[in-house]
Amino acid sequence: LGNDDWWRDAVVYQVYPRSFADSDGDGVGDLEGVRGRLPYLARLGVDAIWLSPFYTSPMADGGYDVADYQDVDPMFGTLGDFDALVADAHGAGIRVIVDLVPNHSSDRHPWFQAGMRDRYIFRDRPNDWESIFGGPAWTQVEDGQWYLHLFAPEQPDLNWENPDVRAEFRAILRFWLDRGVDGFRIDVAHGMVKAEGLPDVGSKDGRQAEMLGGEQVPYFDQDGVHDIYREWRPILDSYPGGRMAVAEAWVTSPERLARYIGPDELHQAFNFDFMLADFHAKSFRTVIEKSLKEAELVGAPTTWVLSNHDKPRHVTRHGGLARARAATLLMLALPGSAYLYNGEELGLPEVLDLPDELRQDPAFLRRGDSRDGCRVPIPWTSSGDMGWTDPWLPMPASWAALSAQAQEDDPGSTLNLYRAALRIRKEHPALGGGTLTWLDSPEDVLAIERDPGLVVVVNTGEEPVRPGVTGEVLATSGPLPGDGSVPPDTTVWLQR
Ligand code: TEU
Repeated sequence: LGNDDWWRDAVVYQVYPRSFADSDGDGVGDLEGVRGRLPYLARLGVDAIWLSPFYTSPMADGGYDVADYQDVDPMFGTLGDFDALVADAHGAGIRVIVDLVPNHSSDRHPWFQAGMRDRYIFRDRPNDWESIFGGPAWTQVEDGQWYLHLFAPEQPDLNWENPDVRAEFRAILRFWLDRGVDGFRIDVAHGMVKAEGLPDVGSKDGRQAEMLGGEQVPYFDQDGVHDIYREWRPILDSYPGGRMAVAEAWVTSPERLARYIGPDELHQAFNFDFMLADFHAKSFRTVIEKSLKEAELVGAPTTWVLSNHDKPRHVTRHGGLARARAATLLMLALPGSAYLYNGEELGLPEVLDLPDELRQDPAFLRRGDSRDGCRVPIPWTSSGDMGWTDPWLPMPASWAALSAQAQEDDPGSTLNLYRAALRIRKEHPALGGGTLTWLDSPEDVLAIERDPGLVVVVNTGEEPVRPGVTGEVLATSGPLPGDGSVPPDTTVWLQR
């Protein structure tokens, strides 16, 4: 892979800064904490980190409500800390992607505070649009006007018809590119431009349309959004070293997603389908085939994601650690990029029993479901406070046994499984690229050949299976009996 194409098969590690590592003992993670863990990340073997927002923010939505796009929130550190992080990350061979949130700002952004209504979407009367977090997408201000917020009321949607908004975001891109970032993850990349006249959705349930890829809604995936990306791409291309952008775009078809991707717009778009698969060979195969077909149509390698900051962790979703490890080893052998979420390499489960009064997700307050359980701080040490004084969300005491320290020297630990898998993936570039052939297998089993001679066997059934393939075991997600069989809930990588 040429330097510019680094992202095509990259393993990208998502850092949720608030929860990753705390350097100053205030209970909230920070950029210095991330910098201090770069040796850990280098040893893990990731190609890049993606930092969820660390910008100035009142944290109404975990930082996805930005009050200053060109500064670091004091809770997370300073711009100097950011520069030091980028310098050290690059020194360790790790690229840095930052999160860009262009659809909405915080209501504490100086523009909103100064009443610059032409930079937001104000109307005398609301329409019928609903917020993704539940309830109406409109909030009334003192003089009777209403402003649009597709997410929380603290996240007013920006008016992308306004040239000042466009100019500001071009400047924001340059600001971070000048500081050396390797790419952007574009939040709600299908938002920003709304249909002319803001027509009612009618009887459709907007949220479902968005989540389930149903019908198009007038606030997402409008043609005009592509003009923005055509403005941005030359900016990215004017910097050396392969600066990229990955879109978080929930659209209704691969054909529509393809319009975001290409030499004039963005490099890649998230595909979250792998997160929707059940732990069953059939379900995995369906999703993998669909994803690969769509990637061809879209014109860029797909992304494989098992966990992120918006969804319950995959240990819990798939019903236990053994299955989670098996799913991970499958994911890391698929062509495309893999996005890991901090803590999954420790096999952390979703925290299901957080007390309601401690939950912070605005979706919980308005809609009743909460994304806090995957945002609990990462346990670093096995004794004492697990590396956190008074963490912003309480950590289960049982997590001491899952800490990075506890797993460091245990050859069977999940941490060491991830390390081994990423090392082998580097030694065998065919694992992240190349061709994929389905081999004959029983109904509960996946057998995939990855050129040349690498075979991935996943047993999702209840009985051990003997793959029709023999070879050296490069990696296994769980203990093998040694008789050539693969136990239930286990994935192996074989070299023919
Ligand atoms: O998510 C956009 C989005 O569509 C999600 O809100 C999704 O519908 C929801 O999380 C499912 O529970 C992005 C960020 O990933 C998310 O954390 C932010 O809350 C949101 O944008 C607003 O910025």
